[in-house]
Amino acid sequence: MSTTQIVVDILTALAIGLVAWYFWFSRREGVEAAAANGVQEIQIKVKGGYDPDIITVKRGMPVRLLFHRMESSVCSEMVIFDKLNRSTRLPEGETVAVEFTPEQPGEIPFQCQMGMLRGKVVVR
Ligand SMILES: [Cu+2]
Repeated sequence: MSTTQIVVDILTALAIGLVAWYFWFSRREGVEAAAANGVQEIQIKVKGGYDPDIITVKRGMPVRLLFHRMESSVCSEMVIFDKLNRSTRLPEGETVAVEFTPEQPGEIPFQCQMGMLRGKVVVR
């Protein structure tokens, strides 16, 4: 094996590692809701799960989660926020806003009515 070949192999391994790290680890930290006009807003696609399923927000600023359900599966027709004591119907093809202002740092989980689909809002 030539030196060049070894260098190429190492670079290839590093590139694969970087891509794997990006998808498996960086995404687990969540997607930040973008703040505009005093509201932290993010679109969440509902189709076989929540995408993104981890949303990070800052405390003390209103949060608007825009759920867009793109399937007719009964499973995802409700989204439930136990900690907020709230459940919301998600009609297919519509965007439904869930709004609240987190005052404490921590996690606010949400799920479908059967608990199969799960996500959470991480408050910093
Ligand atoms: Cu379900």
